[in-house]
Amino acid sequence: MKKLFTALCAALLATAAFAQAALPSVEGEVRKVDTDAKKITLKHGDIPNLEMTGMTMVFRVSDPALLGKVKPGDKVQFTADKVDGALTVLSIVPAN
Ligand SMILES: [Cu+2]
Repeated sequence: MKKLFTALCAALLATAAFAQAALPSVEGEVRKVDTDAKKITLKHGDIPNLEMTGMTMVFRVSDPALLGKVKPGDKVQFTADKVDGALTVLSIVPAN
């Protein structure tokens, strides 16, 4: 019985980790970077996990270091989710 419970826990943990990693990568273009406010303005494509279609809007960033990697005009790939009620960019990389 204990073995089964352990296996179930491992399966649940794996599912949670997968859910974290499974945020869809979204296409965008940087409009504005505000390092002091930890914000970025992105023109973005569809964001399925947030049920959003394309628009230009401001996001918070989870880590201000992310903003050092991009500049206005860059095409990017990013992931975003709702964190503490705020739409937040969790990862962002320049697209080629
Ligand atoms: Cu949007």
